[in-house]
Amino acid sequence: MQLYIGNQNYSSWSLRAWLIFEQHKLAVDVIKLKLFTAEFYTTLARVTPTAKVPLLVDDEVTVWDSLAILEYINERYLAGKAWPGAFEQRAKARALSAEMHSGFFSLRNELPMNCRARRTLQLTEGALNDLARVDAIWSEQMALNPDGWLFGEWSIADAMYAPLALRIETYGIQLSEQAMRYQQKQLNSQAMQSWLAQASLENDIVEEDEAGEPV
Ligand SMILES: N[C@@H](CCC(=O)N[C@@H](CS)C(=O)NCC(=O)O)C(=O)O
Repeated sequence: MQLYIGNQNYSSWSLRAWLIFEQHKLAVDVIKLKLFTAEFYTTLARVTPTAKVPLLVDDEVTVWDSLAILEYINERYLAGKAWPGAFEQRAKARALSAEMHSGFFSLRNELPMNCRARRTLQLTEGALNDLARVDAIWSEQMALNPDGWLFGEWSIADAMYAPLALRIETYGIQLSEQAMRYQQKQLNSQAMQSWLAQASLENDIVEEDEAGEPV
């Protein structure tokens, strides 16, 4: 199985897909391509028409898109355990994952994932609204699962919200105490530490993802 990802410093969609392999210790060959380079597009053109990462190739199966990869791995290799067991919780976890996948545009545009940077910036009302929604989601789930992930055990919903924990760190955002506890759980997880260690070995700069002023 091969997982194509982008620069670990910047590629938030790659992180989401990569996490399920790391959390469940599933073997995969990770092929890292530098975003927006000629090699990135020529390599991907051989396997996918979408020219985006993450991309998973599992023998005859090709899966593009982070959430589709998470779903595929969960169904094929994890017997469904990367979603909560109870159907009500599963429905909520799916809704929260879809909400991230199809929303939070201001937040994603204004606060690009940039693991190694520490920056400050002025947020628009749109980004502040997005952050308030994230705070509400995380706080609500932490009140239900005080020591845990969003649904107690690690789930696909945690993969979908993981890059936000990094953005909050990079841009020095302060959320409520409950939400910050979740952010710290994400940051301190073995999987995230492993991603950050690999990201720290990179030194390429993707200009469009360099936002804000150094602190
Ligand atoms: N909806 C897609 C988004 C994938 C995506 O936008 N990936 C970015 C990197 S984080 C990319 O490959 N960009 C290259 C390009 O747009 O040329 C997913 O969930 O996987």
